[in-house]
Amino acid sequence: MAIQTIPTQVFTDQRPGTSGLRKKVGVFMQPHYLENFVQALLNVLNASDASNQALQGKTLVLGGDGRFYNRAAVQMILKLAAANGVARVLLGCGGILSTPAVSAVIRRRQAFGGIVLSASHNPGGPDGDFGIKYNAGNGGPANETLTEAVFARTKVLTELHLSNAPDIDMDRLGLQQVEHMQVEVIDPVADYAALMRELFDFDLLRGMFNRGFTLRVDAMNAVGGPYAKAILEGELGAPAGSVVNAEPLEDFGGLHPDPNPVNAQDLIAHMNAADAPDFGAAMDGDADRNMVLGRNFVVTPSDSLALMTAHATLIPGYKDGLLGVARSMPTSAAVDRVAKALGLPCFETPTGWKFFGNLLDAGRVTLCGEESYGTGSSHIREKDGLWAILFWLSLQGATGKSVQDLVTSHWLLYGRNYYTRHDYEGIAVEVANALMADLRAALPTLQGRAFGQRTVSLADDFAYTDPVDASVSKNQGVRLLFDDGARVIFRLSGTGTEGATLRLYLESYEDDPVHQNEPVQAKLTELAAVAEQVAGIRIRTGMTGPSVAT
Ligand code: G16
Repeated sequence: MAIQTIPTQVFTDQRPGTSGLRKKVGVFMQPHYLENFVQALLNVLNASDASNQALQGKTLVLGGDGRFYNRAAVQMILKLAAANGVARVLLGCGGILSTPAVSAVIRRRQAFGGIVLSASHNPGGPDGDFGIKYNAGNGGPANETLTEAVFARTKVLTELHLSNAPDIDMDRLGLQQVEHMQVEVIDPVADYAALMRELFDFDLLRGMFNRGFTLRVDAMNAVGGPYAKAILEGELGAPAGSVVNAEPLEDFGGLHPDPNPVNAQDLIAHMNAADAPDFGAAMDGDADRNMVLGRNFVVTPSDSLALMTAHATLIPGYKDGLLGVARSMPTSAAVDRVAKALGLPCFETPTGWKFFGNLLDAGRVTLCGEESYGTGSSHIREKDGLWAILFWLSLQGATGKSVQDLVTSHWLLYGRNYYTRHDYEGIAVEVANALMADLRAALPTLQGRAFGQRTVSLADDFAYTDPVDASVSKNQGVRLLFDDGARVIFRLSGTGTEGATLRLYLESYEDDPVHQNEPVQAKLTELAAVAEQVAGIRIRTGMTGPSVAT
């Protein structure tokens, strides 16, 4: 075994997006592409103390969602880590760790940080996407300062430091060695399951299943399967077969592991059938997202956050109440109403889980959520799919109410925020950028403008000043806020790998119970027309409608 120094050429496209660096597998498989990014990351981490050897004696956590290229990437990262001074790596067995599990392991074992190999909800396989991101010692996604430093480093990188040690056996639990670095292959589920036991009343949940409660959890052939099987079926006694598509596959068996009403149609069909189980849920590629359903009923992520906030004290882990809540800007304002009623601080952040990190670390919030099927809490620093499933199971167990009853009684009390997101995918980048630029330029003329019965009370480009470290994030999305509580928001996705995706978020508020059970898209047609009038999406893109409406 020896450590080698190998010259390398710069890649200019390694700027991390909303959540790490995501590219087509073919891009990642170019010689030195992955190596360069990891080397740049290790250089930046080493430079975080004056010795320029900050990783000496430190432990990193490593694992991914099992998608194509996961295993090869693990071996490569171990060789780079060993050559760059890392003392110890905790590696999920088989190279597997869900994103929430990485966060849990970093925190429980006080690791220096962790590397997550995932492109999350993006499709996998040789023609799909791959991704990598770094999580810091708090267990959360690296902040923008760090990701920008890594990007800057990738642009000046000249050499790689790499061990030529043989591959380790990543399927064997226990200790192995790469150079002087110890690799401990760990059970991917154990730490995470221990954390769930601390938060939820497992006896209550066991009792529910004993009495015949049924559920269907679709793990979408992604990394959530082993966690859901071990906890729901193994520990809590849910009937065998409750977790479907439970084995992580390199190409997700062709499924698109993005749990929403479009990609989780099979689950929706089961939940709409005559013999539907009591509860349904799905998780995404790396098991940090969740989708929650009752019989014949889909819960929007925004409503999910609002209900969790309203009922949190029913859950042992939150019985003493919440410190505050946070939602990303495009997420509906449903949770704001609950926070106001409970007297809780409520924060509005840019899209990206990393923006919740400071608020959680500073003890300003306990629950966070996003419209993109993400909810989580201070138990880790990532959103958490299975946690959300356990939370909703617990709500049903503690109240004896069905999912639909819980949500509709919530609307009666707080009103309903009708909500949808329209995605226009695969737009030419120049067209998308021009559309956003023109919208920004038009903001002064939109302020105060009337559209039918509604008037724009605020037209702006969302900017966020972090209340903890005062860092400022600008250009986070164009917002039209109306005088009746409706909102129209435009932003470009930061997670796609092909062209640009325009996201259009539409929301209106309804406090009249008579009108709280109408079809969502129909209810929001008028706002969609306003968006079209203002942005000319169809004319500019040549698309006749959104590619996905959730
Ligand atoms: C990531 C981020 C989320 C964000 C979502 C969508 O989720 O962690 O915070 O809401 O992408 O981002 P965008 O609208 O920019 O595509 P994940 O599950 O992909 O890691």
